[in-house]
Amino acid sequence: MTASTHSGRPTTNPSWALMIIAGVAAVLTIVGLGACTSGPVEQTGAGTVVEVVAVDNVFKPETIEVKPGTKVVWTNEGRNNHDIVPVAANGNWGVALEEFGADAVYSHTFTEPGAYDYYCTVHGTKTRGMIGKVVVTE
Ligand SMILES: [Cu+2]
Repeated sequence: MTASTHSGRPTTNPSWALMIIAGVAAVLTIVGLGACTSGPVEQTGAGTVVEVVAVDNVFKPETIEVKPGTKVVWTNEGRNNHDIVPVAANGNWGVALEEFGADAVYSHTFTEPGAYDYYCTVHGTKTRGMIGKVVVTE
């Protein structure tokens, strides 16, 4: 390549154009993150919904962190029946095996802060295998 020559045409300062491009890219990045459902849960609280899927044989994501008032929706995308049983003896939520077959949906709205461990009694124990956790922040 030869060295550039002056053609006589006025050259524009490209810095402002670069700033606009960078700004648009930043906005697109923020919008993209907001629409992503598989990443960290960022927008929760009253009226919002967070989804968890049960497949054969694991809950995904295994742990979610939400704010009080968030509705958590589990969908069974596997072929097997699963159940959702709270590890805590006084847990008053969850769904039975016969009610959570393929394509079944179960939801629960968590209002009290705390850590809610759960498991599938068929494919896990209270601490291993098909387990999950909902952490409700203050
Ligand atoms: Cu299971």
